[in-house]
Amino acid sequence: MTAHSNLYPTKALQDLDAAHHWHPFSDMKSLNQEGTRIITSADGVWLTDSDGNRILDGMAGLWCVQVGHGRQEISDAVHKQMNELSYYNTFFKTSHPPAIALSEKLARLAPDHINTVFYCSSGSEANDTVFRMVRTYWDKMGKPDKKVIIGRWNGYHGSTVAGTSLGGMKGMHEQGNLPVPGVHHIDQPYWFGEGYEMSPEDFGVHVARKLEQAIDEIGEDKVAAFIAEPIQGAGGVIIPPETYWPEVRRILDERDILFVSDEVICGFGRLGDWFGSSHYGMKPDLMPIAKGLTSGYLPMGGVMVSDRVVEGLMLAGEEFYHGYTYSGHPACAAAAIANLEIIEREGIVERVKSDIGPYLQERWLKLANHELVGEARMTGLVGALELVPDARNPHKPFKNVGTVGTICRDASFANGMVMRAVRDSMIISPPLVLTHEEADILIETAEKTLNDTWQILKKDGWLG
Ligand code: PXG
Repeated sequence: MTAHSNLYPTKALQDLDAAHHWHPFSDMKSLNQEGTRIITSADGVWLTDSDGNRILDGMAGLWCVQVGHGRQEISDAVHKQMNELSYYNTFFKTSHPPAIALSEKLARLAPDHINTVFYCSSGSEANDTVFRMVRTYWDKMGKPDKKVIIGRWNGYHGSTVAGTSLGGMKGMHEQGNLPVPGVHHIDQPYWFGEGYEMSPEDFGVHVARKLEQAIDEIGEDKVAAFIAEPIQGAGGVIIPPETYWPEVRRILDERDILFVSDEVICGFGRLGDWFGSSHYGMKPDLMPIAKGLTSGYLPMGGVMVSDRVVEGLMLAGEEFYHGYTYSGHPACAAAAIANLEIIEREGIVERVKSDIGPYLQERWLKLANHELVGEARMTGLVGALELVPDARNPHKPFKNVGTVGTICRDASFANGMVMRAVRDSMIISPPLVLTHEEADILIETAEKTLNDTWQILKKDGWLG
C-alpha cells in the first residue's frame, strides 16, 4: 500500500496496523483488539479520520501544532530545502545555511542571556543532552562532585533513559529499573490534588521550599541542576500557585546550581510568551525545546544554552563528545524557520496573551459550574478540568482513577473533539491559531461531553 491518499477501508487499515505497528505508551493487546483511530488529513484546527469525520484537534496534535495543520508555507519551505540540500551533518567543522539561520533566529527570540542552541530531533533527546551537559559543565568548572539533578514527581521530560529518569512518572521508572543514579525527585506544585489543605499561596511557598530542603540535605556542592516544566503538561496541566516560581527563584538565586526550564510544551507561545520561563519571570541556564519549534511538521528539538554554560563548557578547550546524525537537519531547520516566521508575522504569541487566551480562559473556567467538575484551570492556551464524583466535595477523587477520564475522552471523540485524559483530568491544548468561533465550538463540545459523561456515570452507578 502507499503512505498517502488513503483509498483503504478503515477496517483494512486497522488490521494492518494491529499486525505490524507497535504504538507508543499503549497496551498493545487491548489496542489491537479495539482497533486504532486513523487520521488521514488535517487543516487548521480540524482533523479528518478515515471515515470522513471532522474532529476538532483540542490537543494540537500532541501539544505541538502551534500554527495549525496544513500550512502550505512550511511544506513549501521544506520542499525547497530538500531540493537544495536534503541532508548534511553539522559535525567535523561543517555547517549549513538553515541551521545557521535558525540558530540566529532562536538566539533573538530567547532571553538576552541565551544565545546558543544545540540541536537534536526530539524533547527526549534534548533532555538526554541536558543530562550530559550539566554534569560536564561542572566537571569543566572544577566541581566534579556536582552531579545530582533534582526533578519533580509527576514531571515529564521524555521517555529515553535520561528523560525517564529526570521525569517523575513512577510507572515509567518501574520499566527499565530507573531512575539512573544521581537523580532526586521532590514534590510537585499540585494544589488541587496534594495541597488543598493550605491556601494556594501558602502551598506554593511550602512546596517550593522542598527544593531548598533537598539542596541543603544533599549538599549544594553535590547538586548540579534543578529541572522543571513551567507548567507540567503530561502530568495533567499542573499550574503552580502564583507564589511558587518566585520562591523557587529566590532559592536558586541564593545557591549555585543550574536551572533547566523544560520548554518542550510551554515554549513558542503556549502560555502567551515565547517561553514559559519568561512568563513566570525565571532565568534558566538551559532550555530544552522541541514540539512547537516546528509545530510538529518535522521532528526537531534542541537545548538553548546560556552564555554562562557555553563559556563554562568551552573553558578547557576540549570537545563535548555529544551529537546526533540529525543535529540541525536542514529540512527540519527550514520547517522551524518557516514556522517561527508565521508565529512572528501573525503575532501569535501576543494573540494568546491578549486575545484568544483570555477569550477561551473565561469560558473554560465557567465549566467549573458543571456538577462533574471539581476545578477548571487554564493559562495561555493550556487547561484542565478535574472530574470528581461530587463537585461539592471536590478533592475526593473517583475510585479506580483513570476510568472516568477514559469514558470522558471517548465521549469527547464521539462528539467530534480530541481532549486528552490524564488520570481523571481532561486536558486541552489547542493550536494557537484557534479562532473565537472555534473556541465557542470547543466549549460547547466540552459541555456536551461533560453532560454525556455524567449520563453514562449515572447509568453505571458511579455517582452513588
Ligand atoms: N519534555 C516535556 C515537557 C514534554 O512534554 C518531552 C520532554 C519529550 O519530548 P519527545 O519529543 O521526546 O516526545 C515532552 C513530551 C502526553 C505526551 O501523553 C506528552 C509528551 C510526549 C508524548 C505524550 O501528554 N511530551
